Amino acid sequence: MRRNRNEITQFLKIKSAENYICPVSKILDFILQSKTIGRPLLAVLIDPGKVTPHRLNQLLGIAMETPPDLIFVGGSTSNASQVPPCVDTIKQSGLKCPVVLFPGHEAQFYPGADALLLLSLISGRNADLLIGKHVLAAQELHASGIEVIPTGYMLVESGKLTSVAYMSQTQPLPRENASLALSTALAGQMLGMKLIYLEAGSGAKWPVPPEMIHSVKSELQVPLIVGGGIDSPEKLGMAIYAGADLVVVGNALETDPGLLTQLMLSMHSYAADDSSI
Ligand code: 1GP
Repeated sequence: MRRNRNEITQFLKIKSAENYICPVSKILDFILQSKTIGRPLLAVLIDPGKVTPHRLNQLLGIAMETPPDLIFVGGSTSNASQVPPCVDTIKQSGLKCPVVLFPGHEAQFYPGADALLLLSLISGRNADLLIGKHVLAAQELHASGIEVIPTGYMLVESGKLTSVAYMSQTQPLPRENASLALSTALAGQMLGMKLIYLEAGSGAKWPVPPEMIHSVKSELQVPLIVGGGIDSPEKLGMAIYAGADLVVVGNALETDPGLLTQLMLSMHSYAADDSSI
């Protein structure tokens, strides 16, 4: 079919609008494809404000032997200047896995990373963390061309006050109320979030309950991330069998980097076992 000049101009505008909305989506595509084939993923969280150079090098050495699927960099207490050297060290280590920013605040942006989770704290009612910080960061993110992944972030009560609950000044979801968690996750998905993150908080006493993971997973279409307080292959397994598509482990690896090998060995066995949801 031949198009006239006006139609061609219109068509090109639509194509450029598509490019504008989604310049790249390599990391999200990877997570989506892994979900489609039922292969759960593990992300190592590195908090540049907490990890020492020695620990980071130790962890990267072990990661070279048993690479995780992704590395997240960020934390609620790290300052902006700590993020770039941390990302550069990971990139220069020769490790091939993608580095994704998991920002504790809007200043934790560094274009040297592969993607950024644009977190909206949808379990809370702090307007700054639902849209305010995003407005402050928007132009810089847009200009950088980094892959931005809209993520509905949900804090879940975990037995003690976590840094993220304190810093965000929000109340976590009650851990026994799986239905409220499901409603919140679905609302996030309807608002266009590409990922939902169930978070017990770094160093949580209790991880997100499997019943809550299962309930959210049973109705959600977008990939489900679970993190906070996962410090053993058993807890990792519980999260995966309950339905997590991507599990995040941070604190436990800062204490014992060698745990990464055990976790990755477990991941391979879960990937081979299709009895998980
Ligand atoms: C925290 O979910 C992550 O934001 C990881 O938690 O440090 O407890 O593993 P941990």
